[in-house]
Amino acid sequence: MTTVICPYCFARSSAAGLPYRCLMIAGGVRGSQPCGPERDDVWAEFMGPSIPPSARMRGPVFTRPRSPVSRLRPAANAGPAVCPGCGVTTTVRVCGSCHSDLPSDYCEQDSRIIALVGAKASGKSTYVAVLVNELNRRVGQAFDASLAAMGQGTQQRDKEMAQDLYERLRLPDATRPAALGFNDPLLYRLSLPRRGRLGTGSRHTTLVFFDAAGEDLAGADAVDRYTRYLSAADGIILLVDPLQLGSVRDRLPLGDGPPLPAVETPPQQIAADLATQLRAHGRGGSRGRVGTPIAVAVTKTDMLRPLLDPHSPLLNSATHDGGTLDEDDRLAVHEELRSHLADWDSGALYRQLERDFAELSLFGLSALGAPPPADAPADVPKSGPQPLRVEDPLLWLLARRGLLPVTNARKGPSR
Ligand SMILES: Nc1nc2c(ncn2[C@@H]2O[C@H](COP(=O)(O)OP(=O)(O)OP(=O)(O)O)[C@@H](O)[C@H]2O)c(=O)[nH]1
Ligand SMILES: [Zn+2]
Ligand SMILES: [Zn+2]
Repeated sequence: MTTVICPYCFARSSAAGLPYRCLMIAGGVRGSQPCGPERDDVWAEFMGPSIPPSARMRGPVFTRPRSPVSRLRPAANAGPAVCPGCGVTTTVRVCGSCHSDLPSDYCEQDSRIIALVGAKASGKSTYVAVLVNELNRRVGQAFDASLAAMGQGTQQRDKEMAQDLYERLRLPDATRPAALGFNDPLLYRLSLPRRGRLGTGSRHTTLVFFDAAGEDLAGADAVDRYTRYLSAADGIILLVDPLQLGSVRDRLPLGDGPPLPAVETPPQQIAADLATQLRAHGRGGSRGRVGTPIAVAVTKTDMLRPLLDPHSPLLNSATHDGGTLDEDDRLAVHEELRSHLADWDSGALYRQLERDFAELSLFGLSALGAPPPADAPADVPKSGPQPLRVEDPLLWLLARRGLLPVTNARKGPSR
């Protein structure tokens, strides 16, 4: 049975049980009138008071009547359904809880929610745009994977972000204030090869990225939407801006790059708030630690070059030979960052994380590969984004869920 998690309200349900929305078009075989719009109070209530009364009128929502065939063959519930009002077929599925329309191919595979959390200006928008690009190119090639944006919202946003970053060489917030964060989830269909005894094929997973501004986690407003989202998450990527750590700021040579960003909520505080929210929603496990895997990714590692050893694993992306994830490589990165953090903030962030999270790994990445030019801090470096290790946190989370093969130099390949 395919389980679908609504990317808007995070209600979980079986794909087969999702209601449909009538498209209100003519052409019913019964020659009847097309359906007219009806007030969708469920949806309007979910969307809040900003929805004008006229927009509340939408295509009628209906559920497919249960038939003996559908009970025996659940797949019979997946395709289009005929509207009982007008007799016209529709493929539009809606969430049973909030009545949000789901993209057409959203319900065909299980969903995995990846929560992205980071303080203001930690690099969330740039990171996601570059990650999507890498998954469709270098990383996609290595793993024989592909990623497709689902739904108009995500497709439009991806297009605009790619134009800004790769063509106009502009950083996101400099061009469009509205792009500072994404309040709507980004939806993708990830296809990975399935190599099993029953032959080869593709395995599809819906990936939902949802951006939670770290500084909002402690506020009362966050309690509702963020926590439902965080507690539905299969994995969390916490972005940590190293330029927020006092001792890193002090040690960087002056005058080389763009001005340092303003000081925001400390990463340690965000991690603590995150754990509090998750525990309050039943994700606390053994010894009070949260069970959701968390990938803690230090961003903007290009700025850290002067503080890194020339042989640091952070300076090159992993090669992903044979389409597998190299566990030794991950551990080398984790250990390197752990020792740097011990130096940069006396290990305070790491101790906090270890106290709060049972499954934790440190990552280091740079979306741009080099600092923005000192004289044009709103621009991408002239050579365009040259990302370093942007894929590592997501690949680790996917591997934790058994979606990617892992190799370990000591033990050899394993799944
Ligand atoms: N050196 C360096 N700077 C980066 C990198 N990625 C982002 N930045 C800088 O960080 C700033 C913020 O990046 P965004 O991607 O807008 O960060 P955000 O977390 O989405 O920001 P908000 O939406 O305002 O919370 C950018 O304007 C860049 O100056 C990177 O890979 N390297
Ligand atoms: Zn919903
Ligand atoms: Zn109808």
